[in-house]
Amino acid sequence: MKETYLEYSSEVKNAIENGLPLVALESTIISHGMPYPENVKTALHCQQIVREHGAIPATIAILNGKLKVGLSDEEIDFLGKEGVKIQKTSRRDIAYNVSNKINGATTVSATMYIASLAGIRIFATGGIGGVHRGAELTMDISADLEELAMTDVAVISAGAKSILDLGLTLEYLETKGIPVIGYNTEVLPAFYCAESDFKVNFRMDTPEIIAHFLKTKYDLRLKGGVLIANPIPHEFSMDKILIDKAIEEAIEEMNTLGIKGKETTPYLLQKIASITKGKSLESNISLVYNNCKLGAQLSAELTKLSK
Ligand code: PSU
Ligand code: MN
Repeated sequence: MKETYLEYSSEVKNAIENGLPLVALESTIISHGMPYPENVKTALHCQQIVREHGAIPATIAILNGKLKVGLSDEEIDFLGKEGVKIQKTSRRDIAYNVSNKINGATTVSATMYIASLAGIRIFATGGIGGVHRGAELTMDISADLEELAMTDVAVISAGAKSILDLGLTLEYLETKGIPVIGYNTEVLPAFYCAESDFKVNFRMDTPEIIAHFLKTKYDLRLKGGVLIANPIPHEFSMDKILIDKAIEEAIEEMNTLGIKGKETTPYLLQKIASITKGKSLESNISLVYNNCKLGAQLSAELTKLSK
């Protein structure tokens, strides 16, 4: 039944038929996470990196009501050019968009769900949504966390941005039973900076070790995702004081403007990029590439273990 709704690119279809390693990639990062044309250039290069490291990229979006797994360059260009005119689509929006044939840029939650329908177990992105600062009043907690609790996909991110409350995000992940793994690190990276005051649950130093852990988790029928935190490469890690100041300023302006809900994350990302004169965007792009590389290596290892 689900096959009626899914549409694979020929590259992805071939990979599924031949049991090749796959890596899912999201599309909100294209339409809402970065400006045009950097968004398109980044999305295409992400796919290239995945291929260079032994896996097949499956960029996911909803186009004309179809759950697309694997996009053409033209489709990526369309999502990038249209930008925020494309609906930011999380889990709750999937059925509506499909039944009304609406285009959707999929967030981490929607991408995880569609990846799992397609049998893809590894997903690389930049940052996940989490518990927002002030959530004790706004209750703004990303649907990404609930998806991680439910859906068997391992998500590689550069930790969580300090536009979120990192401590509360970790508490939430713990409540939901989601393991947080640090790749070559014991601290939860804070997206733009490799360092933070928080610890991951388990440090693992090679893709093989993480793949073995994932296989064990599947074998034990432990439902739900895994968060793999991959620190931003040293040379792109930003000064903590500088970035924290930019984040504070962006949050203050957002509150003055009364921006809420799903507009929050995209607004803050572009505001921080403008305050840092594009430096945060450059860091953002480099950490996404770094995650795509680990995603491909991990998917390749996991495929070896499943044979
Ligand atoms: N963090 C980023 N870039 C992004 C996002 C988060 O650095 O593009 C996007 C992802 O698609 C994520 C979504 O799933 O924002 C979370 O949105 P919200 O906080 O509204 O749940
Ligand atoms: Mn939210």
